Formats: sequence, C-alpha cells, structure tokens
Amino acid sequence: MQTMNPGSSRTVYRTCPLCEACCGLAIDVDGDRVLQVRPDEEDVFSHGFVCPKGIAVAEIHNDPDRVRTPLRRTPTGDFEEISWDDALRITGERLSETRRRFGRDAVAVYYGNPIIHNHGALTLRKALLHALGTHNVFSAGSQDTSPRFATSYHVFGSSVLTPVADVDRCTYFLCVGANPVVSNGSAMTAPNIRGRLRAIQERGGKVVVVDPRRTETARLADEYVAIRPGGDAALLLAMVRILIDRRLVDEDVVGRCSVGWPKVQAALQGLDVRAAAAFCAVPLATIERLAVELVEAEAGVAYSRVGTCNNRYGTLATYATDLLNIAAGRLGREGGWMFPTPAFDATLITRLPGGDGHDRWRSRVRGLPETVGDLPAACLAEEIETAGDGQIHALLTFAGNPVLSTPNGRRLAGALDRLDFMVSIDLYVNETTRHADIILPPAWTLAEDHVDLLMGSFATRNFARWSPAVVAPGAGEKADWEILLDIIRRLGGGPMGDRFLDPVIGVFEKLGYRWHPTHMAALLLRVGPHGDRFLPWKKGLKMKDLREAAHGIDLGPLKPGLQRIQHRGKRARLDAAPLLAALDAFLADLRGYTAARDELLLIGRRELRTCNSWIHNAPSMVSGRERCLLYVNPEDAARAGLSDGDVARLDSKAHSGPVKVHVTDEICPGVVSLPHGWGHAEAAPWQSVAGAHPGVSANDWTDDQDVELVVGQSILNGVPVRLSAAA
Ligand SMILES: Nc1nc2c(c(=O)[nH]1)N[C@H]1C(S)=C(S)[C@@H](COP(=O)(O)OP(=O)(O)OC[C@H]3O[C@@H](n4cnc5c(=O)[nH]c(N)nc54)[C@H](O)[C@@H]3O)O[C@H]1N2
Ligand SMILES: Nc1nc2c(c(=O)[nH]1)N[C@H]1C(S)=C(S)[C@@H](COP(=O)(O)OP(=O)(O)OC[C@H]3O[C@@H](n4cnc5c(=O)[nH]c(N)nc54)[C@H](O)[C@@H]3O)O[C@H]1N2
Ligand code: SF4
Ligand SMILES: [Mo]
Repeated sequence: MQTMNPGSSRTVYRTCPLCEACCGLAIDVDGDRVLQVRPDEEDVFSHGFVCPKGIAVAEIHNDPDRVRTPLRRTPTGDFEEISWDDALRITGERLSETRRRFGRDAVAVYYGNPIIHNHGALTLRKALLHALGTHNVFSAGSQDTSPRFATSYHVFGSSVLTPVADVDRCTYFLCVGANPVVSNGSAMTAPNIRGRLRAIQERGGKVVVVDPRRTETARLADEYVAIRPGGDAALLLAMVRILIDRRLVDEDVVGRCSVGWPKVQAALQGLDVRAAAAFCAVPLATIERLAVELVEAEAGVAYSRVGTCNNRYGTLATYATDLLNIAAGRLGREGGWMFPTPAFDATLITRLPGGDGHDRWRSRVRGLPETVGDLPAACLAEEIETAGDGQIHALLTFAGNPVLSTPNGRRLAGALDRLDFMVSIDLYVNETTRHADIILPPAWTLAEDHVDLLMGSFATRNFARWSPAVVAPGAGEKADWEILLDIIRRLGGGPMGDRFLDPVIGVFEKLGYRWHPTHMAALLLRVGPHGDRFLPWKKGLKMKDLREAAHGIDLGPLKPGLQRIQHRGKRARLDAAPLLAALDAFLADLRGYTAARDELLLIGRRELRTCNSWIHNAPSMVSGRERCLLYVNPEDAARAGLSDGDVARLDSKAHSGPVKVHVTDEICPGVVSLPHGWGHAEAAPWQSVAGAHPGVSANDWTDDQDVELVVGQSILNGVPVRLSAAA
C-alpha cells in the first residue's frame, strides 16, 4: 500500500482485532495518521456496537512506547536498536545453530492469544513448525480453550468444531463460568451480548448465571447461582443424571444425534447427586430445578467457558456441557447448541496442516499431552530447566506474554534467562519479551489487511468480512507474516511448510509472484462452506465479494442440523476413552471428597478495559480507580482482620506476596478473585503508562505443577490460598 497523502481524510471500515466479538470499526484517518475509531453503525454483524477497547485501537496504534525497530538486549539488560538485516540474520543463525547442536526439539515456540486474529501468522504456523521440526510448541490454549478443543476433537471429530449457543433464538440461557457482558464472549462470537441477553428476557425467556462471583452478567440475569470453584463438572453431570432419572431424556433424539450414550448413562449410575451437590456447593433442589427448566424450556441451551475450563475438571466440565445439551435434545436445534456454517472452514484450516488431535505426543519431563499440536504451557519452565535430550535451549515467542499469563510466571521468568537464545515477535518490551535477545516488532494490524479466519466458526450468526489496511506501514516496518516468513526461509523452509509445494511456490516467485496470506485466505474462502469449490457451474463467495462489502456480508442465522459434525455418520461420539476415563476419575475423587474447613480458593476476573496483559499502556485503559484488587467476601475479610483498601498478604504453594483488598459480598465466602494480566513493575522502563499502574500478577500465585487430568490444563481457578493481614 502506498503512503497516503496528508490531508486525504477518509474512513476505513475494519474488524476489531482485540477480542472474539469481531465488531466492525469505522476508523478515521488523515494521510497515515489514525485520528479516531468509531463504531461502524452500518456493520452487518455488530450493528454499531463497540466496547471501550475497540475505541482504544487508535491509542495502541499511536503508542509512543511501542517497539518500532528491531531491538537487541545488551549485557546490562537494556535494549539497543539494530537493523532488520542484523536482527533477522542473528535470529536465523542462532535458531539454526541450536537446532544443529541440540536437535529439533531444542527450539520451542510459544504462540500468544492474538494469533487467533492474525491470518498471516495462522497461515504460516505449519511452515514455521515444519521448518523447526519441534514438538515443543506452547500456547495460551492451556490457559484457555484446550479443554474445549480436546472435547470437540473427541465428540465432534474436529478440535475446532464447537457448537455455539444460539443466543438470538433461545428462551433459556444457562451461562456457566463465563462473564460475556464484560469479556464480550468466548467461543461465542456475538457483539453486544448485553443486548442479546436482554432480548432473551424480552421474548419471555430466562437467563441463569452460575459463577462464584455475582458478575456483571449475573446482575443482568434472572437468576444467579453461586458455585464452588471447580464444581462445574459436578453440577453439569448431576443435571444430566437428573434428566436420566426423571426420564426427561428422549432416547430417540439422543440416538439420532450421537453414539455412545448407553456408556455415559451406565457411568453416570455411579454419580451420587447429593455428593455432587455438596461438592459444587449448589443445593440439590436448585440443581434439579435448573435441569428441569432447561429441558422444559421451549429452546434451552447451556453454555460454559473460561471459568469452567481453567479448573481441575475443565475438560470433564466441557464434555458435561455437551452431554447436557445433547441429553436435553438441543444439539443442532434452533435456539440450542448449534454449529455455525462459517465462510472460512476452521476444521479444514486445522486439519490440513495436521493440527487436529489430542495426545499424539507428550512433554518430555512430565508426560503431559499435546492438544491441537500444543503442549501445556505449565511445563514450559521445566522443559527449559531440565537437562537431557530434548531440553529446550532456544525459544521464539509470538504475540504472547506467558510470564504474566501462565501459572507460576515467576519460575518461567527465571527459566527464560537460562535459554541460549530467545527471540520475540511483539509490539512491546513486556514482562516476557524483556528476556529476549532479539525483539522483532510487527507493523501491527492497522498497517496490514485482515481476515478473521477462525471467529466465524464460533459466531452466533454466519458472516464474513475482509478488512483493508488502514494506513501504510511506516518506513522499514514489516508485517508479522513477513517477519515469520523471513525466519522460515532462513531455517530452510517455505510458506507452505511442504516439501512438494514450497519448490512450486519458489518457481512462481522467480516469475514475479509474491506469496501473501490473503491469497491463502482467498483460497480457503472458495473451498469453504459458502465457496464455489472451483466448480464452474457453482456460485459462491469470493474474496472480491468481501472486498466490495465494506460493512461485511451477512450469511444468515445458524442452520439447524448436524452436517458439520466431522465423524462418519454425522453423529457426536460420546464414548471417547479419555473423556470416560476423566468421568471415572472424577467419580473416584467425589467418593473421597470431604469439605475442607476454612477453605479459600483463588479465581480470576476480567474487567472491561483489559485485554489479558497487554493494553495497559493505553492511558484510557488504566484511567480511574485502581482495578487490580483482590475481591474478598466480608466474612473472610473479618476472619483475616482485613478492611476494604488494606494491603493483605496472600499465600499459595507457589508464592507469597502483598495484594490490595476490596471487600465485597459479590464474591462468595471461601473464594477470592484477582484479575490476571497485571504485574507490570518489571516492564516499567519500556511501558511508561502500564509501569505507572503495575498491579500484581495473579499467575505469581498459580501453580505450574498441579494441572488438570485430560489436557494438562492450568488450574487458574480454584487455587488454594491463605489470606492474612500484611506483616
Ligand atoms: N475485557 C476483557 N475481555 C476479554 C478479555 C480480557 O482480558 N478482558 N480476554 C478475552 C479472552 S482471551 C477470553 S478467552 C475471553 C474469556 O471470556 P469468559 O469465558 O467470559 O471469561 P471471564 O470473563 O474470565 O469469565 C469467567 C467467569 O468464570 C468465573 N469462574 C471462575 N472460576 C469458576 C469456576 O470454577 N466455575 C464457574 N462456574 N465459574 C468460575 C469467574 O468468576 C468469571 O466470572 O474473554 C475475552 N475478552
Ligand atoms: N490467572 C489467569 N491467567 C490467565 C487467564 C485467566 O483467566 N486467569 N486467561 C488466559 C487466557 S484466556 C489467555 S487467552 C491468555 C493470554 O495470554 P498470552 O497470549 O500469553 O498474552 P496476552 O496478554 O494476550 O499478550 C499478547 C501479546 O501479544 C502482543 N501482540 C498483540 N497484538 C499483536 C500482533 O498483532 N502481533 C504480534 N506479533 N504481537 C501482538 C502484545 O504486545 C502482547 O505482548 O491469558 C491466560 N491467562
Ligand atoms: S467487544 Fe471486542 S471486538 Fe468489539 S470493540 Fe470491544 S474489543 Fe473490539
Ligand atoms: Mo483467551
């Protein structure tokens, strides 16, 4: 794209890249200056909804603290600017050298959350991993969606085939362990969730929220149910058992949409619903009523997310969510648990490069399984620290901040300093990238075109959008994909990560062709569910159509049916061995469970003006009252001798440290809540605004050594802690 003339004011319409809601933004630009961001009132999907973060995209784009040129760490721990040529040369040499000396697994990769909105990095993922040949790949998934991915892989035949709650047509919405009014939804792409929940109520429906904290979503709901952290599997399985006992499961419907139900039914005979109720601290009468309400509603659906995934029974609770919807007859039904028909088929995007799967290999030290090709991040530090064959000696991080986002971040920070070489592709020097030898800064999203390849697969209404670049890249700036492709080539690879296709691309390149991720997106669109599949007689969506539709293309409401299921016979498989084993293990735990006295469990929290750990350097995101506070119930505060505003001492197995307390009855007794993504003191030299609002990192207290059974998910909710007045 050419540099725009100053004085050429215009508005560019674009998808917000900051969260899964995918709102349409209207960005006012003068020349190459981003002036302001507004909601796109005409957007076919978000209809003028945006949150404060979307507006802050301009601030992030213009942030003077962002890294604009490659940096090299000096012996004093500071950074100096170096040329792109030098930075990429050093990166290529050091990664190749590590691979040569110590073998392929010696170079690890950590992918952070923003990759999901980055079609350049997504389409090059296979190429990078193929060029490196490593099994040591880590991501935010084990703090987020891995339980969902593994469950979907087993039950629906693709890691990324996840039913979504048809919020726009349901009449009963059971929301477990999610706070979509603040998070704007996860595995549920639906801008303006507040409006959509109100609409359920306006059409006579009911919204129920199950959470250890009376959240912003709970306040809007018709009913709030408090739950003990980690209790979701118990609650949801008990609901299924109650439906079975009361003969409210239509066996014909279940039989038509799934296989394996008899095994589930048999296993659930071992569940004592009273014990389950005691375990999750929800009265049995409430559980019974919720189960009956869900099944008797005209269009009921149960939805669960991060709160249920990041705990000891995360995968089981996710599986139980599917079981409950299936038992209630809601799979693939209007207003129920439905499969989107996305423009870009995420199942294909995941399967073709060999991404789909669970437990195909395990981590070296602790033997934790991969999920969708990623190992649990909880074992990254030990894989760096433990000597032997396959030890990690070099690390590439892409768009991630694992020191703040993964359990026992302090241990990981120490481990990073033991690496022979670390390179980070990131916008900022932050708590993680400050350990890197080389930082390679991308031009960021507004200087690139953008296609969301994944989110359509989680959308509550089918849609497609292409976003043009808003400004030209600054002099010498490179896109993420250009940086990645340069590294891949230095490692001897090509953009396709394929030893037959890459030489073909090479021939075309000699003739003047330039590989671009949007060409891949265009291809994926044509072979996707709305594409022409290159059949001359078939009409279908092409990139040209997307380019011409500035406000997006509406592809209609979710279609009933099970045709998206990837298993043969288009039926869900309910009897996968790892899931039934998790159920058995839970039943054994339940039999041995006795309530602990004075239990205090730490959970997380998201707030409106956060995006995990990384937008706290935008002044509008940190203005106003202090937010990195530990929410404590008045009973627990009194027991510890604490008042609102006090600095307390919080102890866990991993860490002891001070934290400021907010006393509130919105949190259950026995539970304390601290938001993650804070703890910026170490980044203060490079992020002036975030550094002035440091807070503490919740993941200092979480434990890397205690993980969930099926996928090795980090236990970030339900961490045992003690609270006392600071000495
Ligand atoms: N403003 C803002 N929005 C965001 C983000 C952000 O950082 N800030 N991050 C984005 C990302 S990456 C994601 S994945 C999504 C996540 O979006 P959500 O899945 O909605 O996640 P949270 O908002 O963390 O809500 C999780 C809820 O679970 C509750 N909880 C904790 N433990 C338990 C438990 O054991 N059982 C139950 N039932 N509930 C529990 C918490 O109190 C919390 O209210 O949000 C996205 N949107
Ligand atoms: N205790 C606790 N911990 C949690 C959670 C929780 O609920 N509780 N939630 C977890 C969840 S759901 C998630 S998703 C993770 C997130 O954890 P991570 O993905 O590890 O970290 P983020 O905070 O999202 O940091 C993103 C990084 O990417 C950079 N970045 C942003 N955009 C781009 C881009 O376009 N290109 C490049 N190259 N870099 C970019 C930012 O500068 C930042 O450094 O946190 C997890 N950690
Ligand atoms: S809700 Fe998410 S996608 Fe929408 S404006 Fe806010 S951050 Fe962007
Ligand atoms: Mo996430």
